Amino acid sequence: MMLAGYLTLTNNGDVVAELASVDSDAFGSVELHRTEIIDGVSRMRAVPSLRIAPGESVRLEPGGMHLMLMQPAPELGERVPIAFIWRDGSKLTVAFPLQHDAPGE
Ligand SMILES: [Cu+2]
Repeated sequence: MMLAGYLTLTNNGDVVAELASVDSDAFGSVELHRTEIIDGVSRMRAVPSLRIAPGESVRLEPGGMHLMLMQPAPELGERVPIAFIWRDGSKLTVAFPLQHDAPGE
């Protein structure tokens, strides 16, 4: 089983932020994916790295980039911590609710 994660990442700093990896104990693995339409077929591809310029935001949303959350351990309705590890060594951990529908759906 897989779930998708949606959020907006904003770089409030004054240097480029580069996402190195995303990790969570609540899942077997976490990958950053992008959905693309190729020859009319929707496909997902792994996004190896993500750079965010100062003052810029990147949205992870249905039909675009998303977190692919493999083998979820918790149940729907629980909150799960997901850690965003940046190239400069900093780490941002945010608790997300697990829900059946994507935001806005
Ligand atoms: Cu995916």
